[in-house]
Amino acid sequence: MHWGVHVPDTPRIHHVQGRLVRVPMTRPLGTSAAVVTHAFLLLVDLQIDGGSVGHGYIFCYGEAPGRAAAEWLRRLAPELQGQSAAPKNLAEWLAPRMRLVGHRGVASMVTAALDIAAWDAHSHACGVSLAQMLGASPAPIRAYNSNGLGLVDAKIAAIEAEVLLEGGFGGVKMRLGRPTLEQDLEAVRAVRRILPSQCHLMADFNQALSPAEASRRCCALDDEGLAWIEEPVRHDDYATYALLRTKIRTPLQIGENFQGPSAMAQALALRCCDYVMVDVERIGGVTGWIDASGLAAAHDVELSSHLMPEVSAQLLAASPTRHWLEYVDWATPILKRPLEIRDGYSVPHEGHGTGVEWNEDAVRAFLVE
Ligand code: SMN
Ligand code: MG
Repeated sequence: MHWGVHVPDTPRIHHVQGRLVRVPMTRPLGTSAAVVTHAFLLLVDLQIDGGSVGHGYIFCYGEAPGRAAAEWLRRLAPELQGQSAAPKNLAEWLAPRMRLVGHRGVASMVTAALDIAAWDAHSHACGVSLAQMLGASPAPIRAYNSNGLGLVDAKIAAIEAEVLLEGGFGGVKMRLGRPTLEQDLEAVRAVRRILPSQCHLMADFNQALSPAEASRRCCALDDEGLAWIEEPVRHDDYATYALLRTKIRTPLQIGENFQGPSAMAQALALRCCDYVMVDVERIGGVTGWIDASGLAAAHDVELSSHLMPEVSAQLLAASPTRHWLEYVDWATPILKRPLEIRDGYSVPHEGHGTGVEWNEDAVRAFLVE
């Protein structure tokens, strides 16, 4: 009761389970920061009163953060029992518990994992897909293939790029940040040459460069027909991004490291990028994404997704300035119904929730803890 007004009950959390799996990747990803060969995924099952179970997973970037996130979730699980399962209430319940450690890194990963699973449970309970739950219709989303294309030799990159177009993708993303500009340039030219002219080529530096080197490399790449240049410098160096943006015509893309919608608000206020891409796990789950997509819409800036394509496809369907879905197949081996890409677009999920459900045999085979 609040001020004598009756507040209707919301479903309560009945049970939470977290499991960490280590899934081999078909194509290892060599970025300027690290080589990733296995996807450590934290899988969350959240059961609410009435029996609906929500599923969600987050990509943990490595074994240590994965184990930390799994342990954190395990410790929270008994306390979560009986709490409101409404995602906004859950966020309010979690906020003070994460305040001292800081709502970033592993803490924000755990929060997002629970939020995604809670939204999925609600969508199941309401008998609608997540996109419908957010007021949208399930829609096909244009996807680029982000598997592979790490910092390999130019010739190998060209061969790989051609293979990655299978499935009709309208774009692929290559990683940059080789020891020299000449090597990056050679790889970009080799890949661009092999791609059909209508196919988009995205390029990602993963924050490898100093501001001076970024200016040199981005200017040199400006006439290579790139769809965007992503994170050339430290992700939160918005002053450098704003300056860089005045020097090149190629769109600048940032956002996978936005830690919550407020980081996006700052970047957009400074007009330091042309596009934004949101990571559902860093932005604060579905709840954070809703706020972020509103901000992008208010600034009329195209919004793409980062990783976790299954839930992101539904979120993009509900995002007014939706742009590209980043497709990776890393969770495919553990999913009952992996996300399908047809003619370069994600096939909309027709059932309830996000469509994420586990292939339990595969989960057992890849289980870490
Ligand atoms: C990326 C980096 C590290 C792990 C996965 C993906 C990359 C991207 O920045 O945008 O795909
Ligand atoms: Mg990136």
